[in-house]
This record gives sequence, C-alpha cells and structure tokens, in this order.
Amino acid sequence: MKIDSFVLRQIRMPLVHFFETSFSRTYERDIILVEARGEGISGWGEITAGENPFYNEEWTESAWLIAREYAAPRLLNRELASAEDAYPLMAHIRGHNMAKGGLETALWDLQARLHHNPLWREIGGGARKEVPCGVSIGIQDTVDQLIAKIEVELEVGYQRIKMKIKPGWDVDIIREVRKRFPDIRLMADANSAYTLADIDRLRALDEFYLMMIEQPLAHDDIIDHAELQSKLHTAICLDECIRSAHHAEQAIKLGACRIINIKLGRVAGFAEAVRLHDVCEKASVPVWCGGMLEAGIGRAHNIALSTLPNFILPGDVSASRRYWKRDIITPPVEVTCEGVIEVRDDPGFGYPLDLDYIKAITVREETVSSK
Ligand code: OSB
Ligand code: MG
Repeated sequence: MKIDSFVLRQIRMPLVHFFETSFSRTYERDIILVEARGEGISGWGEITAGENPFYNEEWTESAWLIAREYAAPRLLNRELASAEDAYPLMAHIRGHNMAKGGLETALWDLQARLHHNPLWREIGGGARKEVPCGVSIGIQDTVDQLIAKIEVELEVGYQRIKMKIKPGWDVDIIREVRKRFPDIRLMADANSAYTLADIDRLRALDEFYLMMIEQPLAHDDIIDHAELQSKLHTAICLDECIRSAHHAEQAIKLGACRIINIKLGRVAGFAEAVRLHDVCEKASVPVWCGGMLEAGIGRAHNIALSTLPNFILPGDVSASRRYWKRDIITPPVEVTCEGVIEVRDDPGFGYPLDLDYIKAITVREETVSSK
C-alpha cells in the first residue's frame, strides 16, 4: 500500500452545549480531518487534539504542524506492508500522539477499504455487534442543571453517567447526585485536578460507591496514583498518563489503577491501542473507550475499537446529537433505547461522509505530497 498524498482539513463546529472540564470550557471545536489518498481511494482519520494544550501538550495548531512537517512525510511514497508500519515509522517523533494518530487511523481506514472489510474486522475486533454507551457530562453552573442533564441521558437509555469534577465541584455535588439517583452506574473524572495533598477529599468519595475515579492526579504521574489507589476503596481509572502499552504495564505493575480508559489519539492510533488493550486483557484489567468530543469520523473509529473483547465497560462514545446539530457523517451515530450503538458492516469506518457539509465548515485546507 502506497500513500500519494494527505489532505489536511481544519473544520470548525459549534458544540450544542459548552463542555467544561477541570481544565477549561469549550464552546466550539477546531478539528483536523485527515484524508489519506493512495491506491486510487481515500481513507479518513481525525486528529483529536483540543483547541488548547490543556488536556495534553497538543492542540489544533501544533497538530497541524506536526502532521504536515513531520508525520505525513514519513508515510508518503513508500511501500507499506500494512497500516501497522505507520507507528514505527513515526516513533522517531517524540510525543504528539494525537497528530500521529490522525494519520495512522486514516491508513487503517484506507487499508480496510482496500480489503473490503469493515474497520473493526481490519483491526481484529468484532467481539460484539453492539457497543454499550455511557455519557460524559461536563461541569455545570448549578447542581440542578447537572441533575436535569443526568435525567435526560438516563431517559435516553445511557448505561452509565460520568460527571466531571474539580476541587469545589466534587463531594457536595456528588452527594446531591447520589441522593437523587441512588442506583445508577456513576463515575467521576477529575482530569488531573488533585494532588496527594487532597487525599482526605478523595477518600470522602468512597462513600458514594462510584464505579471509578478517572485520572485524579497529575497528567504525567503513575507513582502517586499507586499510593492513592492503595488508600481508596474506589477503583482508579487512568486516562491522561497512559500514552502507550508500556505505560499500562508499568501502571498495572505498580497497582496505580484497576481500570484503563483507551483513547486512540492519546496512544497514536489503532496499533498501539490494540497492544494496550492486549496488555490490559492479559492482566484482567477492564478497559473502555474514551472520547475527545469527536466529529463523526473519530466517533466511528472509536466504535470499531470498542468491538475488541476487553472493552467490557460502557465507554464515552455517545450519539452525535449530544454534541452536534449536524455531524459530518450521514446517518450520524445513534444510540438505541437500550443505550448501545449498533456496529455497522460497511467497508472502512462504516458511515458515509457528508462531503458538502465538510466543505462548508472547512476553514483551512492543505495537501501534503512528496516533493
Ligand atoms: O478526560 O475523558 C476526558 C473531553 C475532552 C477532553 C478530555 C475528556 C473529555 C471527555 C469527553 O470526557 C468524552 C466524550 O467525547 O464524550
Ligand atoms: Mg478523562
């Protein structure tokens, strides 16, 4: 398989509702779509970086440069035995996994289309035909708003609720939520808002029998999480600090978590995501698929990933309509009243692209081909 060019497109999409985490509030997404052209067809990927370097070190601007200047040139105009080759070819570029992952996932999509396979089959998935869904609910202005949002999502059928927390929006808020919804599957994501000095506050959360607490401590820490996990009843789930399968091995060895959230962008694409999945499966650590407020392509890639066997827990992959008035795929991603997404069998990522809409919302476009 040979790639002749990559087309990078930056699209701008307003969110239906702002999304607030412990690190920032987002109203509008600037997403880079990657079209890999080769063998007479195209494969598509999505760079999941945020608009600011607050979740990790990447953001739209840095990802554009890394993709154009460093990642794409390493993949162009050479005979690739498989999309599997992309990860080692880009490993020389330190960090910037989301930029690399956007290109890597586009190659998997292209390869799946060449083989007339759905993407899930191409990556070795297919353990389930329905993906169980949860939702991630951002920090709200009031507890009443949060409770109203949870009510809506439970009504739709979502199987678990994740709420974002930060110091000052944690114990008291979760207490209110638990009072109103004593039986739901509930978890909290801190996005690195605490340190070990907050141990009493974090231990107070044990009272609410959460499914897990996601990434309470620093974005690049594993060791403090191990200490915290030894002092908590609630399971810790790691997100930010697990950027490779090797990190997962280290975290599991140290007892830093009991669950891992896998995000394609965070680990530079499918090849490493599958290896990370396998490490966890071997260690009996369940995983689930995280989200980065993706548009349709990234959402569809997450669905394919979620068909691997150890994606046992409901993930953050939810319906397009929760984020977008109109998505870039038609039909959009939809969730049944049982709170699952039905996996499609079409070749590649499985959803037709709405190219007219993509064109309408493109704010920057550049083709990278070898000189
Ligand atoms: O930590 O999981 C996270 C969104 C942006 C940045 C980080 C995170 C999130 C989410 C959103 O929780 C999940 C989704 O895409 O629905
Ligand atoms: Mg998270």
